[in-house]
Amino acid sequence: MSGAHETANSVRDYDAIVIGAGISGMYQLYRLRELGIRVLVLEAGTGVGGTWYWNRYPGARFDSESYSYSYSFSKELLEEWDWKEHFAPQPETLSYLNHVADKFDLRRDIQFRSRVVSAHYRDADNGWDIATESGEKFRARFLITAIGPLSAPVMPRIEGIENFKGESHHTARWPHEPVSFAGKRVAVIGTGATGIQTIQEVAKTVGHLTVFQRTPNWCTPLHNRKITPEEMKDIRAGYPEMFRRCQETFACFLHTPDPRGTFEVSAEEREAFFEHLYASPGFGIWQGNFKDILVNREANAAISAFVARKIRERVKDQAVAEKLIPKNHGFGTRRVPMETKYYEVYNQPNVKLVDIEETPIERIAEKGIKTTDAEYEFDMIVYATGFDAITGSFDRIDIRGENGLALKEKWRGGPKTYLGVLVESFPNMLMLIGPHTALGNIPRSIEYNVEWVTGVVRHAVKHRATRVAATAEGVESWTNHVKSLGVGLLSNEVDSWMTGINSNIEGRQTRFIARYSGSAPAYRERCDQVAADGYRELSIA
Ligand code: NA7
Repeated sequence: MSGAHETANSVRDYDAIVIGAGISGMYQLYRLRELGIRVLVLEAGTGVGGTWYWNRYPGARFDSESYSYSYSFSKELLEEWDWKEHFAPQPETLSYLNHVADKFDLRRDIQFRSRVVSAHYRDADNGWDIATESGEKFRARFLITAIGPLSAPVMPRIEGIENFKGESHHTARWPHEPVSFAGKRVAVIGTGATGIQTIQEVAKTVGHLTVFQRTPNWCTPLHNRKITPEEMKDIRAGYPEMFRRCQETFACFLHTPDPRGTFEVSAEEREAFFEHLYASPGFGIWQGNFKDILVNREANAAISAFVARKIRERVKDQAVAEKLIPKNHGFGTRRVPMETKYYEVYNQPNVKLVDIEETPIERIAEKGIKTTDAEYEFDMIVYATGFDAITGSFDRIDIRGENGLALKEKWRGGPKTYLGVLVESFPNMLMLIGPHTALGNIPRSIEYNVEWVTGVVRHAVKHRATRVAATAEGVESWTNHVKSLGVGLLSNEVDSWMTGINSNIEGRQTRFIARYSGSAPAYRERCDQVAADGYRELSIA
């Protein structure tokens, strides 16, 4: 590891420690090196890639256009990397991220197999004490969390789960070795974005598949296809324009809301626009729809009715179609899973949908799953049951700020942050893609976030400051701003990971505002202003 100061009791000392070598941690390392400071990344996995390292489940792929998801900071990198599909599968993305790590020689400052279990602030000299699972100890002035908003997997709370004798996998802890479904009786629990991708892939080769669905989601076609070499040339030529567009759109996607309201056009035009979006690739139908579909109930009902009709057309058995149509939330108010022949899976004779709202799972037994009305035997159970989102990856580390205050305590009832980057009483801790930041097309948000955090560190280094902290007023003002942005959004009336709900975790049954829901340009403008003003909103000493 480069540049560490080693003390007698083998505590390694750095200027900055970054937790996580995913998209944000990798880029943060690259930028911090430019400051000439001593930096180390601690990564739990055996390789880089974060989300794309862990989520190796069958069918895992982008729902954002591959090229819009790449790093944009290096022209050379953009010149040399060819994307093969418009929505790249996980192996392609992971090799891209490995290519980035090779190109910029990132691994020399990343320590793998190092899961951080605690990070305690030292009041005496404004540093952080950091420890890993294996007992290694580190010190750093700055603690930078690059731990991801969707990276703490959660198993369902179902009695007997440990008794199952067959194979079982959580999608986010999928084995590195190939898993075969041929001739097997497979269960999938969960029908979020991950479950949908898994189900449609498993269905291709499975012996028999049973899907346990609690809440159906509104899924729309991805329309993925291969990128020809000719197309890749055009994409490359268009990079400057494309990245500019991503800077201007609401959530950094290529898609942005249509300026028209749903009922400002005739019924025919509306229908034609919905049809056009349904036939177009990617998130357009969600992110590029009429401007009011996520705030106006009637507008939302119109697009929901349209998608419901598509589901009824695609699923042969109308009783099954009805089960697949969400009844407790409107289109787009939860994350829209993108699909490729997902609904047609239910037309296969070897696929069964079990609605566990109707017949709940009672327990998992040695041989399979028992619901209130049947016992099913399986060779494999796949848990596509999601994550302890947004705050979960923080909760899994014992993070303590001034006077030993636990972050978990501080955030009881919902996170409180300054720009989503700093927390009052946790000096020198900077969060990448923390709660209250803009998610959207995430690498775009990451690049901005990293550059802003780098600016703060640069400022501190330049001014020989040892303590960078958010003020109580700064945190209150940002937290209230984030809450006010959420008012009127239909998604905030719905249970989902986006509103902090997780049925499998004690104490996570009350909704909170975990995400910044304003526009990405507005977020950047606010942060730029703080930087231009010499970070005077922060307490820097
Ligand atoms: P999600 O979207 O949180 O989905 C988890 C799914 O698992 C969802 O269908 C849940 O049903 C279901 N679930 C969770 N716990 C249970 C139990 N105990 N019993 C039955 N079913 C359960 O996670 P994903 O991994 O799909 O996606 C997360 C994000 O990662 C995604 O949005 C992308 O942006 C990337 P529920 O809806 O809670 O009734």
